[in-house]
Amino acid sequence: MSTKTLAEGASVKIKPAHEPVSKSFLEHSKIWMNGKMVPWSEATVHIATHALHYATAIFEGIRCYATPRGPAVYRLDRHIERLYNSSKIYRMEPPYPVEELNEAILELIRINDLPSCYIRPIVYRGYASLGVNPFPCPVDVAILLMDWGKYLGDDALDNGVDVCVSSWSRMAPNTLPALAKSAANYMNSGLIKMEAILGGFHEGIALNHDGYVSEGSGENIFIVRGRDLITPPLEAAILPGITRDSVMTIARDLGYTVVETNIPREMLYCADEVFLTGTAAEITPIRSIDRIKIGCGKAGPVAREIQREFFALIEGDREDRRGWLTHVR
Ligand code: PPE
Repeated sequence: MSTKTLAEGASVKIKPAHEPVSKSFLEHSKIWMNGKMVPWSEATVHIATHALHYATAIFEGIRCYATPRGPAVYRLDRHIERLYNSSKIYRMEPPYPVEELNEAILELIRINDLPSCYIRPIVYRGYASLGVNPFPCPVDVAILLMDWGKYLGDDALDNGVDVCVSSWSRMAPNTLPALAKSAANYMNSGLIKMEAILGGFHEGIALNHDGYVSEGSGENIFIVRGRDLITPPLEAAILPGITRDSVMTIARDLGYTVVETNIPREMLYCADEVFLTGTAAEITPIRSIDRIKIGCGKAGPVAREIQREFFALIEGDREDRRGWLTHVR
């Protein structure tokens, strides 16, 4: 299906959210489940699994890149730290030390012999009994590897994406904690995403309960005004994105001023550039919002400069002075 710029006023057919995972790859892969490497076909759960009924699951999304020194996991420590923090909030800490889960991820990539992949660890309440009370149910852990291409379409990183502001808001404080990467929060993301797709957009941006910009269904958001990079603060009901942190660090090093502050919706339309960040989405420029053209209507110079720095590390053109890569071999 072809994708045309909404800013040009064209009618559009939008590609599916991300490339379908290759079935043959998946079905030959091993999955880590509660300390054991099991074949894909045996990595199943019972229909009475607590998480299936009550969304009692925490997960992570991590990328392993093909670097000149072989596969390397991007910011593994920060992802595992967030997994344990999310689990702590929901009183379901994994029954494995951090080091064991780290090593399980690396070993899984080795035994599946992958040059690059997307890693999905999940901590969930398994089967013991149903009913809201999660305490009787065991805390199970699994790690699944996937083969995700470009999250928002093949040409998204160059040409940008068309987004809308969603009619759905992100979670209000004291409802579902936004800082936890919980399965429950993705029911809200799903509403945002479905509305966007049915409206002919690649992605939806949610406002928070105060009406300020929050984040995309699966990404954080940045706007550019001159030499300033502005992004919503943690209290705007956002996931504390690890790519967001990488981008803020890279931007400061490049001499930009990074500001975490509330963004009124209309500031999006008037920005020089707007882009999304996430493990899956990496750094994806936005070319239109609510059919209003943003900046030059494709990847702007600031997004480009940050993309270049971001990928330079993975491509081996920059020394890993912050220790962001964990080499698998
Ligand atoms: N906000 C949300 C709601 C979100 O889901 C993600 C990641 C981010 C921000 C960016 O966080 P980080 O990946 O740490 O930079 N979304 C993940 C899953 C999307 C999906 O399952 O679909 C991802 O990018 O892996």
